[in-house]
This record gives sequence, C-alpha cells and structure tokens, in this order.
Amino acid sequence: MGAYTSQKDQAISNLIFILGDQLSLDIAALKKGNEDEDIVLMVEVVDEASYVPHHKKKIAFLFSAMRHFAEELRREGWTVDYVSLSDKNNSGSFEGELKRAVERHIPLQIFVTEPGEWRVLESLKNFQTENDIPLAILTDDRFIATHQEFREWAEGRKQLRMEYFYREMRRKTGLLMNGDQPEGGKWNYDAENRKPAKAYLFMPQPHQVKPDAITQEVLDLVGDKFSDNFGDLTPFWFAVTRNEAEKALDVFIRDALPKFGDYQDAMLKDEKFLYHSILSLYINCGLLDPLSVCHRVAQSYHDGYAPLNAAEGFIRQIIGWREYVRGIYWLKMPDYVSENYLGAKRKLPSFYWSGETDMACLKAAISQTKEEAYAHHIQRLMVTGNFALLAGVDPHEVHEWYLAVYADAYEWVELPNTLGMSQFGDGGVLGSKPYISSGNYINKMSDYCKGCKFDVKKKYGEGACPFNSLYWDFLARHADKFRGNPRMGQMYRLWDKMHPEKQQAYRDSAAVFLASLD
Ligand code: FAD
Ligand code: DLZ
Ligand code: SF4
Repeated sequence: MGAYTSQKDQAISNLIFILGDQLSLDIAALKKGNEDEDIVLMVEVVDEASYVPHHKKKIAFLFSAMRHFAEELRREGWTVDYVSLSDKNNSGSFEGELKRAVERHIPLQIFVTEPGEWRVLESLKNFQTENDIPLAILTDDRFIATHQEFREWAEGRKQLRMEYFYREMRRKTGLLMNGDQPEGGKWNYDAENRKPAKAYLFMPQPHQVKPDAITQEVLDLVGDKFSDNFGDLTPFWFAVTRNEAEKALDVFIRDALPKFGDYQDAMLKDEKFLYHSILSLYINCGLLDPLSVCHRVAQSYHDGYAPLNAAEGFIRQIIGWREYVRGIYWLKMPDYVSENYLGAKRKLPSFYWSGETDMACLKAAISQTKEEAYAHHIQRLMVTGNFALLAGVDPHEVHEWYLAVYADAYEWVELPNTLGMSQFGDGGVLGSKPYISSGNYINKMSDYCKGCKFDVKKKYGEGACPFNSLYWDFLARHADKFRGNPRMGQMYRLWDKMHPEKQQAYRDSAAVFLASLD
C-alpha cells in the first residue's frame, strides 16, 4: 500500500471494475465513470472459473462475452485493462487482481456494481477493509426490486409467495396493466400453460451464431485448461455480443413466443428447446436487459401477435420468479446455502455427470445438459430435481451440480431455485409444497416413457418406473413434515387408504432401487 499512498496525490482517474455477469453499457459502475479519464478493469480469474467445476461451454461463453464486451467498450471510447486467464502475472482472484490494478493505475477510487453472489460481495468487503483505497459498491439497477423493497415486502408476512410479489412488480412496471387492473382481468394464466407437446408441431430453433476469431481463441483456451470439466465444448453456437443476443430475442419473439404459454411444461426427447426462449444466459450476464425484454414481449401482445397467456407467462418468469428468487437469496444468505430441512444425505448419483442411466427421462435431460449447458425449467424441476428430491440426495450436492452445469447459473438465481423450489431444503420459504411427482406426470408431459427400459404403468417390483415407488416412499418417509400440509392432504388420504401390503411393496421397491444407486 505504500506505493499507493505516496503516489495518490497524482492520481486523476477512477478504476471501474466490471464482473463477468455485468456486461452492460448501462451497468451502474460505468455510469459513475467518464471514458476520457477512467479505466475499466475486467479480469479472467481461475477462482471464478473453478469455484464449482463449470461446464466447458459456460466458461467459454462467459470469457468470450467478456472479451467482446471489452472490445465494445473500447469502441465506445473507454480504456480497458483486460487481464486474461493466461496472463503470466494473473493472481487468480478478484482481490489479487484489484490490488495489482491499483498498483498499475494508482486510481483515486474504485467503483464496482454489487456482485450477484454473497461469496464475491464478502471478498469485495474484505478488500475494502484491508486496503486504504475507497471502493464504492453500487446498487445493481438492472433488477426491478431493490433489496430494501423486497425486505419491506417480506417483513411481517407469515408466508412469502411469488404470486403476491409478482403483482407488486406488475404494478411497479405497468407491464400488462390497465390502470390498476391486470390485462384481461386475471393476473396469472398458468392454468392455460400445461399442454403436453406433440412431436409433429413446428419446432422453432434458437438463434445460433458461428464462432468468430475471439470465440475460437477462447474455445482453444478452455479446451486446453478445462479439458476435464463436464460437458461438450463444441458445437458452440451461443451469442456472445449484445447485437447477436438481441437477434436471439427477435427470433424467440417471432418463432416461439406465441406458443410459449401453451407448451411451457412440455418435454420431448428429440426437442431440446421447444418454445422456450434460451435467453436466461444472455439476461443473467448483462447482454440483454430483463425489463426491456419484457417490454418487447408485452408489445408483441399489444400488436396482436402473441396471445395473452404467452406474454403474461413469460413476463411472470422474469419480473415474478426471477426477481422473487433474488429477493429470497439476499434475504436469507449466508445461512440459506447450508439449509437441509429434510436431512437428505445421499451422494449425488454419478450418472448426473455421465448421463449413463436406464431412466430415459434422466438420460435425456442430462445428455442435453452435457451437450448444451441448457435444460428447460420442467426438465430441471420435474426430472433431475424431482429425482434428487425423491431419492433423498443432499441438497448441497444438488445445488453444486446445478451451479456448475448450466450456462445461466449464478448462485443468486440457482440456489433458491434448487435448494428452495426444487429440493424443499428451506422447509417452504420459497414455495408452499415440494415439487414431486410419480412417473405419471412425466409420462403425461413428455414422450420419454415410450423409449424407456422401465414401465411407467407398473407401480412397483422389477421393471417398474422408479419414480412410482420413490414417490410414495418419499411421502411415507416425510409424513411427519407434510401430512398437515393442506396442499398434500389428498395424497396422504390415498396413502392411508392403501392396503398395508401395497404400501410395503412400494417401500420395498424403493429400498431396492435406492440400494442400487449406492
Ligand atoms: P424460459 O422458459 O424461456 O423463461 C423465460 C425467462 O424467465 C428465462 O430466460 C429466465 O430469465 C426467467 N425465468 C424463468 N423461470 C425462472 C426461475 N424459476 N427463476 C429465475 N428466472 C426464471 N435460472 C437461471 O437463470 N439460472 C439458474 O442457475 C437456474 N437454476 C435453476 C435450477 C433449478 C433446479 C430450477 C428448477 C430452475 C432453475 N432456473 C435457473 C430457472 C429456469 O429453469 C431457467 O431460468 C430457464 O430454464 C432458462 O431457460 P430459458 O431462458 O429458455 O427460459
Ligand atoms: C462464472 C464466471 C467465470 C467462469 N469466470 C469469471 C471470470 O473469470 N471473471 C469474472 O469477472 N467473472 C467470472 N464469472 C462470473 C462471476 O463468477 C460472477 O460475476 C460472480 O459470481 C458474481 O455474480
Ligand atoms: Fe422416466 Fe419412469 Fe418414464 Fe422411464 S418410465 S422415462 S424412468 S418416468
């Protein structure tokens, strides 16, 4: 620090530190700066690339998007100090790179937009206390609700429920509102969004981009340094610039949005994307602005192109769920990450990494995750998530898997979705009941069961779909926790009416299957 203290009288510029998921020209820290004087710092560091074993495509996507963003900033007139992973002096951490940058530039102060993850916020606070250069952490105004607003909304409520928070966000943004009334008279059209898909429907494809020289260089780097990580590196087709991400939004609105609502819960073996947007990776890293995306979707409805159930369903995912899970994350961290309400202890089965299982639904969801670093919501929730919950897998292991394997995964959004929504590890803070199902639901919403070694109609015993026995075994195992839940009463009434021999057959079948996992 001596060097800094002795030279700071001469300093004229500020350092603007931009993290890998803050790739927006409107990011708060940039708005504090001035391109004629200030210096933007961006760093590729091994700490971020390895705090979980990220999918190769996720690392390549982020590094390439960061490098393209640095170019965009330079074109806008900014001076960018970009430290690449292969820089021989790279310290490997945000704190280390901040210190080195301070020595290089002797700035007056540092501006950074608040990070999305608790872990990174702690390290920035640590930097603040250990260094005498001022570091200002600014509110991330890409989100609609501030932490304070969410806290005030949550305070004093016995139960937090997304639906009520979502209505506040509709009022705040004015999206799909007629004065203070929701467009069409209803807030939520979810009941119309549960059609199973048919393979002969016209299937839109997401916008795909050919890797340019920058992306190719990153692909070589990732192929070299992260060759043992999970997932296929190529073919790589993600957009890595704002322009291309905007094109991906255009293509979604044109081809998929009109049916987004109808087929939101559907799954097909040979269709990885269906009518989903594949925009979460762009929104989460800053290439697309969430509110602008919602305005585009609302406009498509107002133009008479997309039906209301599609536009409302999509907007609810972003200003409802996305904002709500972020609110829960910052309300409940740091303890949230270690919650385990159901005391689940099983290790994550190794097929989550290999895809090698006879269960066709899991094989499909995991194989496409390996190929694309993407699976849609119902695959995450009702296939891989449902299985892990029913099988009693440690929610922390499940959390680390989801954080690693999806290109859109950052802890603030992934953890509440996994630990809260999917694994009920928070005991019902995020949702009122666990998302569990037997094979019947998967069979209704997908074509997976047709090609499966297991028989979805068979309830227990050899060759029966494992979801069937695991489902009843889960309910029986956790009766003390769920019997009194009004939304689960019907299932317990069915269980109670079941002949004890049948109950035992379910439980034996589940035990045999679970032992085979070990
Ligand atoms: P679409 O189906 O097209 O939805 C539109 C947009 O809505 C998405 O792009 C996304 O921005 C937003 N959205 C939808 N559902 C959610 C949700 N539940 N929470 C937050 N935003 C939502 N989403 C992530 O962005 N990152 C994650 O790490 C992540 N982990 C998840 C883990 C589990 C266990 C589950 C059940 C869900 C997770 N989700 C996560 C939410 C959701 O599955 C993804 O946002 C969605 O599948 C992304 O694909 P898409 O862009 O095609 O979404
Ligand atoms: C996910 C990720 C990866 C793989 N690498 C980097 C990196 O090298 N540099 C960087 O600034 N950000 C990276 N990120 C995203 C960060 O992990 C993310 O900004 C923090 O988790 C805060 O949300
Ligand atoms: Fe999955 Fe069971 Fe259907 Fe096989 S039969 S695909 S395991 S739900």
